[in-house]
Amino acid sequence: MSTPTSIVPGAEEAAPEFYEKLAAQHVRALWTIPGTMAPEPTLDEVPFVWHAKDLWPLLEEAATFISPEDAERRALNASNPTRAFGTSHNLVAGYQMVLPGETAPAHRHTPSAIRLMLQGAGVTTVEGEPVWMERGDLVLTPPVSWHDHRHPGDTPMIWLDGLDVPFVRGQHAQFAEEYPGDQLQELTKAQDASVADYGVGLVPAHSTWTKRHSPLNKYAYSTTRPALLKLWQNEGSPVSGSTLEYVNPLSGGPVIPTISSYLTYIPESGSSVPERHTPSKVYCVLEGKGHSIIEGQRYDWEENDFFVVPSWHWYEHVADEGDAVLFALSDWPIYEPFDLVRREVRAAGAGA
Ligand code: 1HN
Repeated sequence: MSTPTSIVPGAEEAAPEFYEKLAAQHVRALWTIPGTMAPEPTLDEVPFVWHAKDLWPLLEEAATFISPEDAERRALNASNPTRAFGTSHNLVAGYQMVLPGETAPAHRHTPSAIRLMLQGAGVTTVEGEPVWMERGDLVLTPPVSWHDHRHPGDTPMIWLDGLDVPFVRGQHAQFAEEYPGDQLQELTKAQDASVADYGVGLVPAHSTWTKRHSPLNKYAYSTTRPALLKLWQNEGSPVSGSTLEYVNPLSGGPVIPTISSYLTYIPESGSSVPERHTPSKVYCVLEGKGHSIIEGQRYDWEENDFFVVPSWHWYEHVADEGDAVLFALSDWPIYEPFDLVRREVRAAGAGA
């Protein structure tokens, strides 16, 4: 990790009285600010893996004394070891648990969320549409959409939440409100209505959808997994696998204005092509057991674990036992309109 230096190192020590006069005026001399001309981003966040085997028992323990009705959500947010809040500087991810019979009341907020269902089955209602969630399904709760969670089944539901809260708070743009009466919202649409309307490669002719986020609230694993496998069988690399991006079917763009999502398949003993990019990513393991090499360090993972690849860190994933299917969310769309995406791919055989 490189420490940024100032343009004139030691300037403040050489003339402390002058710089105190500046400080009294609430200004700083540009030539004393570390990183003004840093040639590359400072890698000030660290890779980290959160393990389901460690955290799911803690969710169960939380369930003995806190209900989603009282807590708003029974969710554990993963903090990058370098941060008080946020898995990366723009994203927060974590596990959420809802027990059979429980409900998490409706609310809406400017931060957006994606959910990746990991265990059990149940319903997230999004703007009046009950969305049925099963393992591997991706469900969206876009900005300022009413959402609540309900559990009609019999196995505890656990899913991965991924939100843009650190980014939105950084813009001083977080607003949140509770549904009137602090209840579940009214169901105004048929179950999975948006999947029927937008989820089969067809979109309603002359669609009146004007939002930036995807009109499709669910991307079912029963359709995404076979699509990924077919892609890999038809044109994927036998060693490095294949990746698909979840898109807004109307625009081809990311599912949510601030969050893109991906599904990666890596055959057993294969490894992804080493890359680094300015956006950060949070991966969640849907299938397989393996490890990632991030900036030369090894991070082991297995099913249901999630891990962060911070900005501008070289990384590569290796499937050790079984074929791996990795879900990922990223703050990539935040970088794109400002031409801040930089991505490099390491030539094959160069090592990570
Ligand atoms: C939130 O609203 C949910 O609605 C989950 O399920 C996790 C983490 C931070 C802020 C809001 C939810 C959250 C959250």
